[in-house]
Amino acid sequence: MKEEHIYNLKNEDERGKSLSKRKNYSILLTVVLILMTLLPSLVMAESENASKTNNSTLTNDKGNANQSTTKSGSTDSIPQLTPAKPSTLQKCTELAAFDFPRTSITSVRLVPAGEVSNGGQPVGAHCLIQGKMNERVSPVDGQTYAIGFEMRLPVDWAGRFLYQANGGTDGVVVPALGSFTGGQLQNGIQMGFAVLSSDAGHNGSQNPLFGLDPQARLDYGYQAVGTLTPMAKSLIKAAYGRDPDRSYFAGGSNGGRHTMVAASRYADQYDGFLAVAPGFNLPKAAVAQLWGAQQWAKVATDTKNLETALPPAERQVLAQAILNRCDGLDHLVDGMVQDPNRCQKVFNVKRDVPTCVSERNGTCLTEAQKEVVEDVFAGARTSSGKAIYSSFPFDPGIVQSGWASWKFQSSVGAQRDPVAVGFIFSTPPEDKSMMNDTLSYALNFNVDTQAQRIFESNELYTESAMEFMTPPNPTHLDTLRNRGAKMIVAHGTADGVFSPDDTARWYDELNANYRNKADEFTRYFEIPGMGHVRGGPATDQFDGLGALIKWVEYGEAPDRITATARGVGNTGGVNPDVPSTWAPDRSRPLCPYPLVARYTKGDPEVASSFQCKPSSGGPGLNQ
Ligand SMILES: [Ca+2]
Repeated sequence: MKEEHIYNLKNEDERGKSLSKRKNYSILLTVVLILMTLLPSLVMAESENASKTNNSTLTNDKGNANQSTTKSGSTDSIPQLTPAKPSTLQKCTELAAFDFPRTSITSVRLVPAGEVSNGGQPVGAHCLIQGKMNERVSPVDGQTYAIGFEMRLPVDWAGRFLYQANGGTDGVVVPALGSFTGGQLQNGIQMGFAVLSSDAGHNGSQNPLFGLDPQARLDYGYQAVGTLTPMAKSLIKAAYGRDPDRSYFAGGSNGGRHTMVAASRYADQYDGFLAVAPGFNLPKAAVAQLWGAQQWAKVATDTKNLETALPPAERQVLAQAILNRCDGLDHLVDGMVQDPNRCQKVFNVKRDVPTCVSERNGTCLTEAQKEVVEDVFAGARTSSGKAIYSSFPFDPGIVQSGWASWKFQSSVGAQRDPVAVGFIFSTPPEDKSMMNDTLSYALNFNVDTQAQRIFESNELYTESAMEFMTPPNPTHLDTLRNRGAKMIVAHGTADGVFSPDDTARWYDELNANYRNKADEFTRYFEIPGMGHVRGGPATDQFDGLGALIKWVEYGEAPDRITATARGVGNTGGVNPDVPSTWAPDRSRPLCPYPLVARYTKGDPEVASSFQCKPSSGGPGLNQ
């Protein structure tokens, strides 16, 4: 259902080898799993009819995956972890003397209840500890680097640790309050987590040129997480007198990428993972952004303002055409396309969007615009047609300003994609002078040749960006699975920068590797209409952490997660993209991919009127 893509531009042979290795691993894994399935049966066969026993085992295998996660002694024996137990903070200011290798504590204070609030509620009293690890002077650029961090330890502790992974190119110690999703009503501290946040190894003034320092690249990619995790757990022990019972890892965007990397590299140290809008193949996505800018420039009336390629009125025309074709596929015309997979099959830009007969006037798209729109959504490609990244699904959420900001501004601006590609992801990095004109860099970037540098390494930069930024083996999560850990991934279908199609393809491969039972330990939820991490005409407010805790500690797998629109009056913060025609608290079920939400009966504004079902096989309403 998702398009095939050729990932590695550099070396198709390597890609082939890696795929065949993966296949070998898959075969090996399958053989081992079959043996594990059969062994108990064979032992029993001495006293029972062997074929009968095997049949019953096979039936078990096909049983409801949701039940098997809660079952102990099933053939696959995923352990059920026990719930965390609460404790009370034993000390705060004394933690200034906390002793851990290569770690210095720079400030400690008790934050009183109510100094910070979230969701209209005070955040409880907690101890705020700030410090740094691995301070060093770079032999490459002479800069002093350190992994800056803070931890917030609630007085009333739930017994859980939360690694808060941050977004963008890091470089900021975002307050360790544990917020990841749109208008989260309860943040991590309010839920009783001890929360860690870090700058991932460089500070704001070193952004983005930290990419010139090889170690800072690796810290940003994954090593800061590996360095901080044991320190954080040790600090928790010093503060509460014991280890955390359960450890969680969560983040959005680049933080979602950190989460997927941690699920692969550090699964032995965490019990639960929540990845929102993950920048899964981030270097490829960033290259795709530059390529996208070049496409928009073809139809922009002003290349210094790429939004002139598809301004709000014309995005509305496109969104309306998508709605006309796809809104009813979920059995309810409600301004939401809740069967995005089906929509991609029935929507056609050339056929369904009004074509301008003369000048652009905001009610149509020109043939040239349609070409560009089709190309951008089909995904970045080299001049010979090889895929660089992923396709994007058509979704009416493209009307939001956040979508436009990623497509038309971040793709050429001095904060995001050009500098990330040039300084952090390219080996060797670009000359610093590139910073002076990132628009020209983006529009002149050669995707056939320059893009190769995200796969390159050399003596100084020993790992390529694709190596240090992405999970080493994303579709083999045995460590995570076998210890009883769980992962929830959520992605908006109107994300302007990281494509949910890329995440869906990863999930498809993961599922194939685990005999269609990946949902026993990982579930992926697409959020119709949602932009990058939050926003858009969508129900973007949901308790992902709460759902994860229930799954990890109580064996309650998320068959659906209720999400709410943040309309007028929402205490988590109003989302201006919620249409006024919706109930301000409209709710919808988020369904585990590949299931989608389908209206059944009852109040169209509430989640209970919907069921999670397989994507529709039927045609669009207007066909
Ligand atoms: Ca609908």
